[in-house]
Order: sequence, then structure tokens, then C-alpha cells
Amino acid sequence: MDAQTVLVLNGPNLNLLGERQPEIYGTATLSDVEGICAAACREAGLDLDFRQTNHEGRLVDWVQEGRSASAGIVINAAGYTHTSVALRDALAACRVPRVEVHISDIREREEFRRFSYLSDVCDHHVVGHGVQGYGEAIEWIAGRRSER
Ligand code: CA2
Repeated sequence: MDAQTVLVLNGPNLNLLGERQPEIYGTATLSDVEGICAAACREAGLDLDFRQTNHEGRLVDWVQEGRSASAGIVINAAGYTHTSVALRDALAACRVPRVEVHISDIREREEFRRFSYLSDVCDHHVVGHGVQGYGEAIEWIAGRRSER
């Protein structure tokens, strides 16, 4: 990991993207999402490190890995968004820009999805913009770097 690399982290079940619930999540697969992220990074002159796991502790490890030595962290923590104090604490300890992404609009869905443990420890949020939201998150990180 280095200061030119955007770390994009995906939580549980996102490996199944495109396989069901297209009315909520669309038809793109996680591999398509990686392509969107790669294009946004290429455009911004940044490198991409794209990962997915179904395990909470692994997400915590990866956030710690990127916490000081990356261009920024883009995270769709999926179900852990609504449950994980551990992930919140890891993000709170980051020194790099953090962007929370959700494909669907969690504010307009079931009550249990409306609360995010991660929201107020992230610097920016892209919610309900579909898979293109990942590209927007990377553009935000790139824009913030060019302001410095
Ligand atoms: O909208 C999002 O990006 C979510 O983070 C997606 C999570 C959900 O738990 C959050 O509340 C909102 C679900 C990820 C799993 O998505 C699947 C999509 C299609 C097929 C299977 C799983």
C-alpha cells in the first residue's frame, strides 16, 4: 500500500452482486464494479486495490492496513454498516479520507438499514447512486487531493 493507492473495500455478500434483487442493486457484478473503480483511478492517475470479504475482522484488518499509507479508503461495508462498532472504531482511527458507499438508498429502505455506525466517522458519503457511486467516491478522493 502506498499514498497513490485507493483501497476499495466491500463487505459481506457483495460477491453475489448481480445474482439477485436487481430491482434494488441493478444487474452489475462485483467484477463490473471493479472495472468502474479501475477506470476512475486511471482517470485520476491513482492505483486501485479492490477487495471483498464476508468477514468483519478481515475488514477491520484491511482498514488498519490503509489507515495511514493510502490515498483513501472507499468502503461499502454492506450488512456490517448497520451492526459493526469494531469497523466504526477502525475507520475512526484513519488518517486518510474515508468514503462510505451504498449502492441502494439505505435511507429509503427498511428501518434497520437507516442507521449506519460508519456515517459520522467517514468524510463523505455516496448513497443510492447505484454502482456508479463507487466511481464518484474515487473522484471525490482525487478532487480532495488536488485541493491540497
Ligand atoms: O446498498 C448497499 O450497497 C448495501 O450496502 C448492500 C448490502 C445491504 O446489507 C446494505 O443495507 C446496503 C447488501 C449487500 C449484498 O448484496 C447482494 C446483492 C445481490 C445479491 C446478493 C447480495
